[in-house]
Amino acid sequence: MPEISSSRTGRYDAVVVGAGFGGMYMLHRLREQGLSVRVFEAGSGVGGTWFWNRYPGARCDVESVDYQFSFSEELLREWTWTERYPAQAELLAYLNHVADRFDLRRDIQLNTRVTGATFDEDTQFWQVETDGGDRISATYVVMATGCLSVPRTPSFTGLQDFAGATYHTSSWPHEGVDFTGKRVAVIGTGSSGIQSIPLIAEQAEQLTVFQRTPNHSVPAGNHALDADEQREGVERFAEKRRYATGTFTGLTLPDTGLLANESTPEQRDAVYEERWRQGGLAMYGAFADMLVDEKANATAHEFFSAKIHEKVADPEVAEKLTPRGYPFGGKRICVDTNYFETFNRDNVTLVDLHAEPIERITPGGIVAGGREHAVDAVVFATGFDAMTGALLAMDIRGRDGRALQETWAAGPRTYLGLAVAGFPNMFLVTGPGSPSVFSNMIVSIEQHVDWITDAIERLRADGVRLMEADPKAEDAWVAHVNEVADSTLLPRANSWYVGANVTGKPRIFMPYLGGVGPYRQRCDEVAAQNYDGFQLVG
Ligand code: N01
Repeated sequence: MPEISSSRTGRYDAVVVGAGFGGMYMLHRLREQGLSVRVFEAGSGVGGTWFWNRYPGARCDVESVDYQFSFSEELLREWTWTERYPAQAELLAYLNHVADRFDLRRDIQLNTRVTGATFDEDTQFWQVETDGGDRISATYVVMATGCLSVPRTPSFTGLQDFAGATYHTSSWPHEGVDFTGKRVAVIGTGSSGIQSIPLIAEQAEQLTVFQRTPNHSVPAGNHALDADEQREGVERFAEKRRYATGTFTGLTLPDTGLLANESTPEQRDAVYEERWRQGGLAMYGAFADMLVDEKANATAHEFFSAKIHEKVADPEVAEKLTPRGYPFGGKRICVDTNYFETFNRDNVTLVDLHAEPIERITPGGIVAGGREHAVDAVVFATGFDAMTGALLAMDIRGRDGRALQETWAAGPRTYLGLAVAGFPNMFLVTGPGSPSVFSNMIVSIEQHVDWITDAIERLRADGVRLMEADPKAEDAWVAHVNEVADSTLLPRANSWYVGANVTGKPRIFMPYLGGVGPYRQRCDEVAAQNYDGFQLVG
């Protein structure tokens, strides 16, 4: 039995950082293998993304039936989803149920942020430190820190003097916010802004939306699931999930396999209309050349432009809301309920920051383009330091005391998005260089957690002490990830996929675009070939 003294010090087989979908499943799997595991979670509850992001309208853009664990038939059968797209509260309830159902809480230490992890070459253990003074040693460290978990608030001049209330969508007060009778500003029109704006508009006296870049957004077509849909969701789950694991995105809606460039305008419109009617992320599968060919991509732009002009009564406002100048799909498309229609309301004003940039924040409002907009509250829907933010916020040191911050100074480098050369026995769940945010996160999380669990099981069975990515295999993987990204139009947009939203962040396309199915196959082959590309030290 491993030696465990207390939560403050001691030795575990594994430390897992984060108790969202990834960290909780990792804990469950490692415990099944008989490992002693300590999970550290900064929040005061489990749930990760779904614990923090409680803004009005927060809802997943993947359908509930697809956005759930597949590892337990009992769990599948005992949980009932109430809507096509799960709202934040329902997802958080599900994750709390998982924590109870699998007795996970006893190994999760909440309110504790991991500040550093150092690989000790002499003992070959990781030393993990937290802001609560814990000092734990562990054979394995698994970073389940989430891809979108470090919020960004731009440093506008005068922000500290603002007299009203400020909020960030990703750290919304648990008791909610009542905007009745208030003049509210929302800055940012990504997924979080687009979901929250319609609901804030319904409540606030006046809403001013500050938009830097318009986004492509598809109506969700959300609805309550009836008993038949719920039953079918359970009965067909295994078959659908099997299918999803082989697709490009890990979603269940089949790609049409058609090419926009080889379709007539009428055929194209019919396909786009059908995808628009289906709602949500189905749009990604409309045409196979849409994300790789400019001409094909332009047809998606045309379709969206027409839809926005149909929905928004004022043509000038519609034009401002129409995405231009970057490829469709270059920024993550959004899924909304009444977003564009909200700009037809009398109490909603759109400020186009390209024409009227924000100059400063005053005690009573926001000055943009020389005009002051008086507001009582500002909502920052300004996104995250994606994919690398949470990892680089910790002082992680591998061999020779080398810091991850230094190793990744020119951008993240991983082997398969699972491991980093020079950091033995450290694993990443949905790290940069894996499909991660360009996939159904649950499918990708389960694949990574299962792969890591199998690897650890093998290491232990074979008496292998350390597993470490080979630098050459890592170089080849990084080159492959870049090559695949560069064969698409996606890196051309100033998106968080390339870190463009964080000043000074190296511009690297971080998710792997080779597809969930082929990626899984590659990971399985690596494992089958005795962990090809990893150095195994006995
Ligand atoms: O963040 P974002 P998000 N001045 O980075 C603007 C997932 N998610 O929280 O595009 C003015 O997308 C910025 O403008 P620009 C999903 O993967 C999923 O909305 O940089 N504006 C942009 O409009 C999503 O993609 C769900 O020009 C500034 C906005 O702020 C990801 O999380 C729901 C600015 C940030 O948009 C992130 O979404 C929510 C500045 N200085 C989130 N700085 C669902 O499942 C930034 N902006 C549905």
